[in-house]
Amino acid sequence: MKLYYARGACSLSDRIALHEAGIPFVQERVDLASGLTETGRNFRELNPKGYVPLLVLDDGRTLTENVAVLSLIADHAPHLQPEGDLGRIRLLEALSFISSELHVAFKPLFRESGQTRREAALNRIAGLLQVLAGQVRGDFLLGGRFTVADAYLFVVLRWAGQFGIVVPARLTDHFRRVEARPLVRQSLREEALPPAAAIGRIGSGLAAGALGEVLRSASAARAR
Ligand SMILES: N[C@@H](CCC(=O)N[C@@H](CS)C(=O)NCC(=O)O)C(=O)O
Repeated sequence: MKLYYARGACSLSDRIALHEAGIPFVQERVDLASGLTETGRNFRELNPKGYVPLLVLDDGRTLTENVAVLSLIADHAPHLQPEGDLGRIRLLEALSFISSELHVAFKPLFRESGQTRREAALNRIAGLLQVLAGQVRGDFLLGGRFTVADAYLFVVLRWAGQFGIVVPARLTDHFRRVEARPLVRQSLREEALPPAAAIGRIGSGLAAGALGEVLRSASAARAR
């Protein structure tokens, strides 16, 4: 498989999930500002949607949308799915919430937005994190087992730290638990992202680092 990613972006969750699944993959970085991949290809020719993640399967078929990409990885690695008869459905429920509510709520912060919209976004994200904190069912989001939803949540919590959003204690604990996983640390290193000891600072913000790059890239892309 091949993962097209941007540093610190939601595609980081796919990198983590692929590693945790034990699926070998190659990677290519995308510069969201220029729209070029690191080998100089026009990314939109590969993915007309223009965003990461893009996963290219071994047979050449392509897959986009993080819920789908993470679901595919979980299908290859049942140990990354929650247990129980509703496990697969609970996973879909969690991925959908993180994607269509939480991730989307960050969009005004990724763009050049007015103060009012930014403040509304910060409040909305804080509220959604409270909801999620109330739903944590064990050491991980869906129980005692790490799932691909935890990888996605981890990435979103990094962003929350970047913006100085107050993260409920339950999710801060979750963040630290996920970040302690060797393959998560490896994934951070692969994207040259600061270790989240930095994120012992969740809630006080991460002033610098890779997310800044994602934000600048995304803004520049939209300004084109
Ligand atoms: N609906 C897509 C959204 C993915 C997305 O927002 N990707 C961001 C990085 S986290 C991106 O590539 N943004 C650049 C852009 O939209 O121009 C998904 O869920 O996979």
